[in-house]
Amino acid sequence: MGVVNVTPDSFSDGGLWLDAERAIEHGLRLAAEGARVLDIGGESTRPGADPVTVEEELRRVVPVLEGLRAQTDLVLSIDTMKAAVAEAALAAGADWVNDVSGGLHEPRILAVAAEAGAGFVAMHRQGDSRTMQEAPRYDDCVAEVAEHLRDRAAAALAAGIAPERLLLDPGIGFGKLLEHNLALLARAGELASLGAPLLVGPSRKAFIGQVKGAEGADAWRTGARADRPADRVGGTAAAVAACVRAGVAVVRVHDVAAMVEAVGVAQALLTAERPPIGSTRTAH
Ligand code: HH2
Repeated sequence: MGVVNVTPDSFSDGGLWLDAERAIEHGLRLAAEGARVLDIGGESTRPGADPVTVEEELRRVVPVLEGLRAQTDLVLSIDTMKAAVAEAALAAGADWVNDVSGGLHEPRILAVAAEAGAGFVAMHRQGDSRTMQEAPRYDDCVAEVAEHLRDRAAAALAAGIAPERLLLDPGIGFGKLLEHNLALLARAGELASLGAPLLVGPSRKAFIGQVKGAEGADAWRTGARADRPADRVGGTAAAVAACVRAGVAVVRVHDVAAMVEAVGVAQALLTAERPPIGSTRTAH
């Protein structure tokens, strides 16, 4: 899944694709690089981001969805928490609704997705964009995220979303400290027991800067140490490889060409480790 942020303030590429023409061009480039899904978002979810009105969000995303729909058969996903935005986006050609609140921000979004027969991505987060990084707390992060996703899946199915159209996402960076993000990536396989395919979005996120030892996740904003999100591609590839090992179905990334390569190598290694049943093995 390639990310197309039509926002002035996204944490890693804010302002780059704000113009619809450029956003469409960017989406088509990601498609050519091997993306199977494009995720179009008109509101940043980063901690402290300014909220956006329905009208403004629609002004940003609808022309991009229409333009991409006219030029590609790829799955198009709308990254929004708002039911009205999801509704208009689905009418403009979107196939999936990607809701970082998992249907909690505006529960009507579940019915909107269900009625359209759309895919739905339910993500876990602790708190909201304003509060989530203040003091995330868990006793057992992986177990608590699993429990929450089980609950969100039940709500989505109860609203009429088809089980085969539901994806679950542990929400890397959304109300989580470094240790939580690492545990969720390392143990993502445990979430497979939830019964729905997993989507994971580690791309360019702050935990990579933290592992690299930069002075604070947001040091790049003040120029304190060179660790801009765009410098986190290698770290993203390592996280994507962990996702492949854990059986994650979809990775949400900014650097599609590099991650297609990372997924390919991670999958080849998995196959080498566990040759398909029936394949020949030499005995010597
Ligand atoms: N992460 C971001 C946004 N949407 N959706 C899902 N399902 N999972 C994620 O991990 C996820 C997401 C944050 O990344 P980005 O879109 O690049 O930044 P911003 O929210 O600042 O626009």
